[in-house]
Amino acid sequence: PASDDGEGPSAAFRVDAEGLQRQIDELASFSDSPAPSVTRVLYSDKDVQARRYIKGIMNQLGLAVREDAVGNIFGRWEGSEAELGAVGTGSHVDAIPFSGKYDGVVGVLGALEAISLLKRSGFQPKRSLEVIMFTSEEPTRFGISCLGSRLMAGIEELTQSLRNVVDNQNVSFLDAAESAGYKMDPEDLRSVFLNKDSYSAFVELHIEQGPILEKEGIPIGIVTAIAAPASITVEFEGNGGHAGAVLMPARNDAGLAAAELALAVEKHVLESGSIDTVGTVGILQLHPGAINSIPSKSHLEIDVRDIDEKRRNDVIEKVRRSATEISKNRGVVLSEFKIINQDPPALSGKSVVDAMEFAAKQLNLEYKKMISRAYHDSLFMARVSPMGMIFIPCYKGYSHKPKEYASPEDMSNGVKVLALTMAKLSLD
Ligand code: HGY
Ligand code: MN
Ligand code: MN
Ligand code: MN
Repeated sequence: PASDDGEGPSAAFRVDAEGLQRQIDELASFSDSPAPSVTRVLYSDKDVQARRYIKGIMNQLGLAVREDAVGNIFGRWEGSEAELGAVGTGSHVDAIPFSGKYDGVVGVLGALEAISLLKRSGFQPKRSLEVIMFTSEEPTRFGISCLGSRLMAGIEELTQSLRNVVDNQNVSFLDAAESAGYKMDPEDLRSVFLNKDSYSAFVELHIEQGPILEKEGIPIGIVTAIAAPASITVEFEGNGGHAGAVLMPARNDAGLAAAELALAVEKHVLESGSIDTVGTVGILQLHPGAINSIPSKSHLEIDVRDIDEKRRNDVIEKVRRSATEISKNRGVVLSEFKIINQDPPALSGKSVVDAMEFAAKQLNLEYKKMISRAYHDSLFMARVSPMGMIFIPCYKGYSHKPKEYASPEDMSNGVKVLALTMAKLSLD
């Protein structure tokens, strides 16, 4: 959409920033926690309302809308050469408890606004353009991150584990899916696998979830790699007992074992030799959870990441050794040490990085190449097509908390870069 002077896009190449903000606010109202926080968990009623909302916008844009067996939603703008691999974009709208309203959402509603902007400017796609709302990027309900994109990427073991995984109310994945309108046989899970040439490129717009772009005053981040995430669940069991009557030498306190392991995670991460290694114990549950009862069971969930996969795996092995040592020293049983996922990092595809750079230059927007320390559905889309991500600044880098914020101007910049990136990739 060149302007009359043949330079970059014309002034008419304007994002409807007010409309986008209104949609973000409306979507944020589908939440199981009070504003300004957002809680929207996979297959909950609020999630179903959000899905209906997104499909409504896709239909208004005249996109061909389809859903797969687990609820990945696709809105396609058919191109003139529809048989070619499409250009995909998208992100997620599920939100972890008490989080914000921009994580993922900017990459779904912003992508739909990018499509609308291209339509308004008379663009005609050669390769089809497709917006994907991935069914669940957050691990909240079943402990599986990027569940929809992981399955689309054809991860075989997921077709097994999804048959018997349950949430913390003991509801199975299949029952939860059915309650949201996605009734399926376990055999249907394989139907989610994408065939490899479905997309010629995939690009995701997302808030940075870090402070760099805002601090350096740079409006656009071009992601060159996504860090390698891993998650582990650990359980310790002891005899528990009366907090008054059992003397200290007679105890095997599962709660203290968990506390010691959490500190061991921090120690092993800090000793990795790199600032790029991070470790978090975001869940630590004690049973029975009474002030005057010695914890007889503890449950921890550990998140370890690094841009270097081997360094991350070394930390995991050290954590495993510490868990065994702690169980021996404290006389508690290490009843579970389970690696839920141990994913490799992903590199962005050159064709997508080039297209993003081209778009930013066309728009005279300064950009910075950077890695993503957060994981995204793009981590798995990288297994089925060249991938890239566009970051926009967010307030103080805040994310996964209610103060998360991205300005309409920053979102408009991201939407324009996405629109031009997709246009270029579509005509390739
Ligand atoms: O945890 C993550 O990196 C992602 O934002 N869910
Ligand atoms: Mn997130
Ligand atoms: Mn996200
Ligand atoms: Mn993410």
